[in-house]
Amino acid sequence: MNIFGKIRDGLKKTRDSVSAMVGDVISSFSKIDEDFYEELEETLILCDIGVSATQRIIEELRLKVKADKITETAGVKKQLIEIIADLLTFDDVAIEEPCIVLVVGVNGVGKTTSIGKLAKLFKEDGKKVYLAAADTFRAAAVEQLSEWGARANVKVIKYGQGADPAAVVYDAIDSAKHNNVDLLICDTAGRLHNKKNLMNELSKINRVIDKSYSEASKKTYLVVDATTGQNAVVQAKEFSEAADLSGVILTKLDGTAKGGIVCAISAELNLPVVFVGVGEAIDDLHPFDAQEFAANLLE
Ligand SMILES: Nc1nc2c(ncn2[C@@H]2O[C@H](COP(=O)(O)OP(=O)(O)OP(=O)(O)O)[C@@H](O)[C@H]2O)c(=O)[nH]1
Ligand SMILES: [Mg+2]
Repeated sequence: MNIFGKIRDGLKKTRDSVSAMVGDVISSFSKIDEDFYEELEETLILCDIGVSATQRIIEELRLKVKADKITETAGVKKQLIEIIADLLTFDDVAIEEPCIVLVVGVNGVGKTTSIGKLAKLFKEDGKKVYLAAADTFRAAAVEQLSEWGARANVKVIKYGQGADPAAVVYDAIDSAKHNNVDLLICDTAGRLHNKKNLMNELSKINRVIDKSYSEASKKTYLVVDATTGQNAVVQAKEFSEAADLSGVILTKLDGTAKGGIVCAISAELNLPVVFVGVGEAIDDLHPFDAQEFAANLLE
């Protein structure tokens, strides 16, 4: 199956739901009036698009409808796709090499799996990739990352469980520098005893990166599980207080009709979604394309 086929499949649940629900509103009103806007607003919120993203979408739609003198609801879908694509488009998402990618998020969201998939994606793109096993907290985390490293055929820098994560990152950077690595992707622990520990650990890792490899660029990707709905937004807010986030990897989009959450996260946190996970296999991660996503969501 080609890549678009896979994404379409992965988004099928989402597409059926959001596009069907918005389609219903459009077909049950023919003229654009206040009742239509109200119904559309309610529907978008029901689709997990979130209050603030929904308000921005409706506001934009009103402006476009006015500017283009649209009177029939049939003309609205195309406008909505444009507005949503726009909402999901951000500057500065490109990765400049060499780059250290820190992958963070609460436990079980799919950090380690996404790192394995990312390694394969970048490697296929001709990049030299190393992984750092800086989740030394959870039992078997290091082994799990090693397995993904073997699958993607990239080197994994590791100590054992219980080691200092910042020390692992320090060593991994040293090795990455000497071997002209393009991307060093670091796994991190999903759960520490409390939020303060987690923040301290992340800031310690960040200090090591800044001190030992200031020439490299840095990305911090937050992994969130799409099936958790609005909870994902809450998690993203908490992490954005602990780390300077560059973007979101949204996993398990194959398991939800709530793909609208992509809009909620981008709008509430002003963060781009950079990759989406649509399954458990190594090829089930795709760079996020706002235009394609918006079209898939509504068509
Ligand atoms: N269906 C589906 N499952 C996924 C996806 N991404 C990850 N998973 C599954 O989610 C589960 C947890 O993935 P992990 O990668 O171990 O998550 P983690 O965030 O590293 O977890 P901790 O290390 O415990 O914090 C695994 O069973 C994965 O196969 C996805 O895009 N779709
Ligand atoms: Mg993990």
